[in-house]
Amino acid sequence: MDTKTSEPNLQLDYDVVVVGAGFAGIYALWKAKKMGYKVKGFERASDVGGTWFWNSYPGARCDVESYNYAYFFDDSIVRDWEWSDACAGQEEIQRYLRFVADRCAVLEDISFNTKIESVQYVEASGLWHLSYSNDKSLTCRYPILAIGALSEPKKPDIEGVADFMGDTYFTSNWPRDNLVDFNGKRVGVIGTGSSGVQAIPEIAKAASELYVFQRTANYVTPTRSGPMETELVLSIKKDPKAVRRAARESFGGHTPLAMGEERYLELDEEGRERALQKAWDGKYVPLAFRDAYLSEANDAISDFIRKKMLEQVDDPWTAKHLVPWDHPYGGKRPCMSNVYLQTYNFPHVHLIPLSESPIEKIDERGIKVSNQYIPLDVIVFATGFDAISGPLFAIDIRGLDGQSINEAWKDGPANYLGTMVNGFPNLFLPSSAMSPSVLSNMATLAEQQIDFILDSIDWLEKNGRPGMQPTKEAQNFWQQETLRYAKKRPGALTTKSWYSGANIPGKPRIFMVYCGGFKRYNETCYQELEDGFPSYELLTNALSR
Ligand code: NA7
Repeated sequence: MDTKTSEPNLQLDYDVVVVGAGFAGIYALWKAKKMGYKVKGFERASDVGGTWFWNSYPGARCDVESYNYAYFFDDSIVRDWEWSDACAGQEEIQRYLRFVADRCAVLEDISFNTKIESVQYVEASGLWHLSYSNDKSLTCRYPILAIGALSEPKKPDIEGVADFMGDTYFTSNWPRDNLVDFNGKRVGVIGTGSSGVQAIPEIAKAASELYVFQRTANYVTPTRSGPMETELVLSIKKDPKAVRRAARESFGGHTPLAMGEERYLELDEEGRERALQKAWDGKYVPLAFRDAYLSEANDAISDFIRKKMLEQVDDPWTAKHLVPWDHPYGGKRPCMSNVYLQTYNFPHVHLIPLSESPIEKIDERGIKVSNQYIPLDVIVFATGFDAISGPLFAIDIRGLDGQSINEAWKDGPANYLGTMVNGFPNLFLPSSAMSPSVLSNMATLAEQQIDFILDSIDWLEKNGRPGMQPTKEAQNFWQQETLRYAKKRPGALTTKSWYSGANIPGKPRIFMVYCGGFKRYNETCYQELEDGFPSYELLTNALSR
């Protein structure tokens, strides 16, 4: 720890510093300012958007419906914005976030193109010291790291990546100038998660030959993308507050939610098939039954989707290899597209299943798999993220006694309610591990978590408490709760997925998403506040704990 970070009389620069200008960051700045706090924001990109700034690859689109994937804290914002599509594309979502940031007058509070390098607790003064741009720094009492769950790209782990002489692109950091030209090129795409599934049909439109390197096949169901329903839009605009309340009362932060009306266990074979077909046509097949969470129901849903996937691909060998036989629906992040599978019906699109022909290495001119050499002009890496906990590890975060978050979480994330970590007083972490996170509507979550965080800060200020941190017991309890609900989710603990860190070599395998439902999560947060934070240690002054 340097001298500055051990100084007892450190000057307070800001009450609240918000790192990141995505959904959570924009709202945090607006709300903290409105509550009268002195605030400052930082964003490493040149504009707002967070994940929606960086992931500007062709075809990038939200799987959550625009009706819900939006802010609801301000009625006029809901009423003044018109979505063009029921599942908006990346450009539109980023434009929306800029519209909101502008309307909320937070743009002037944000330093863009500025990466926060370290966030260190100064125990002697009870403040946090943040450094950036090599030699600049400031202090605050409450840092809010709104840095997203999918913002730290996974580093390529394939031999010879650096040797390739052609062009390389990452879906997670797509060039802003949009000058990527695949016309007439031989293109290889590595990765078939949501990003690959969305980008591949677009790339196939221009490439002369397209080779898709697939390590694990994924479920692909129809997207809900299409025109907005006028009636639904009108009803949402009529009473945005009611939508906001209802989303927080729901399981996944969505409302209204299309779902089957009957129970799998109460239907006969014919009834189940009918319900599945109806749900497929209505684009809600994952929730074809009211009891879709049961493993028996999930098995039926998985089989039905596999059957539908097979039907869309002409070549039986390719079809068989595009279907996920190894895990149940929802074990990995499922994908949505109306055009992905059909793309393999074009003669210039080739599937390379790595389960049968693994990549041996990349060299100057292409990719060598076990049974062939594929010369390429371009390689697109759609290889995903060091998800959920990764973005925190990319910043030097140090709490009490100089302990780093990397040390504190070396066996996997530990926190309480997904927002605070023992040993890191007053450090707030929206969109991090063990919250409903990526299995909920992230827009609903951003508002809920920022409300809870700023209401907690307000409580501290009003009660003359300089700080708080969750107890270790509370963290243990929350870890157990997260595990308890994960056990109920088909495939959660048996599938290799980034939900549990399995995509990053050496990362501890811990299921990182709280699946107890949004309603329960929200109620648990606010019960803490109502009861005066019984699961937290409240600091009485900067030095005592
Ligand atoms: P994902 O869902 O993590 O997908 C990454 C894909 O890349 C996946 O198919 C991986 O296979 C594959 N991958 C990763 N590393 C390799 C190597 N070394 N060799 C071959 N294949 C590899 O990331 P996305 O960006 O698609 O989606 C992330 C989220 O962003 C998405 O859910 C949306 O919410 C937005 P694997 O499955 O690990 O075998």
